[in-house]
Amino acid sequence: MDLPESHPRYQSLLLRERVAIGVEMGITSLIGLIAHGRGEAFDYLLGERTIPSAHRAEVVGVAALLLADHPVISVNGNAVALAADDLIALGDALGAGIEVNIFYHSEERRERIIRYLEERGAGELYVGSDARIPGLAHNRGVVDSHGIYAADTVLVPLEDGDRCSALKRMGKTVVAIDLNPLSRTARTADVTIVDNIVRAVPEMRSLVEEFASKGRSELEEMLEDYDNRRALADALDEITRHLSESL
Ligand code: PTJ
Repeated sequence: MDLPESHPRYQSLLLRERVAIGVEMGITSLIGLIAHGRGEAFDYLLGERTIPSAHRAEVVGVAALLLADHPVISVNGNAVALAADDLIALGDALGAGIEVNIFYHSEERRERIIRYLEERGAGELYVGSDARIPGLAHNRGVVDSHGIYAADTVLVPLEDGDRCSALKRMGKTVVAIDLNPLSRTARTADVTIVDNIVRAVPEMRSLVEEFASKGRSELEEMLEDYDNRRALADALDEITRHLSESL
């Protein structure tokens, strides 16, 4: 589609286009379009910007991932359509491998996403299907025994609530990116970044660089006093404030 850059909704239209191309390429599920629409609506309500509490969650999330012994980034069809290069760069910066873990299971789509990430230069990719997340129905729980299964901290952009809960039950620290502050994922994760993946991931990568010289105790200090429920409540307040100011 020929999108004029001058269009006031250019960025938003561009993201729709990326997800639609993801569907055409067979990496994003058709239902991914609906999930994108929901995210887009929340982004609109938030004013399509990174609110201060989301930035604080990005700082805390990056600190948690840097402190982890075995951090893993879980990706799905929407995350890859919107932010493949930034996710790869974040994984490289963190020394975290990437695992494709899709909700609407299709082996063909999973393999396409893996190939797509490889073509774009992904470093460590966990591609095995030899372990299971307990408590999840058959295909949805299949993971790599060296990847998500073994991870102590998992970054889950746009995750389904059931899987987020299952990862928590396994004792993992979960950092989620989810524009819906009311979603089960948002309420279950340890750190929820209520921001668009296209803004959150590049910012997290910059933070990794910024924190490179920090020691463990400095990173641990960043986690102190973080309250995820307060961050979610703040996102709702920001929505209300933004809406009343928009009228
Ligand atoms: O590729 P698959 O099969 O793994 O499927 C991926 C989707 C996203 C379709 C699947 O996981 C799904 O249905 O997810 P949900 O339950 O709709 O949750 C997705 C969450 O991500 C929702 O709360 C959306 O508001 C949020 N979201 C959507 N787009 C964005 C977003 N959050 C951040 N950035 C976005 N661009």
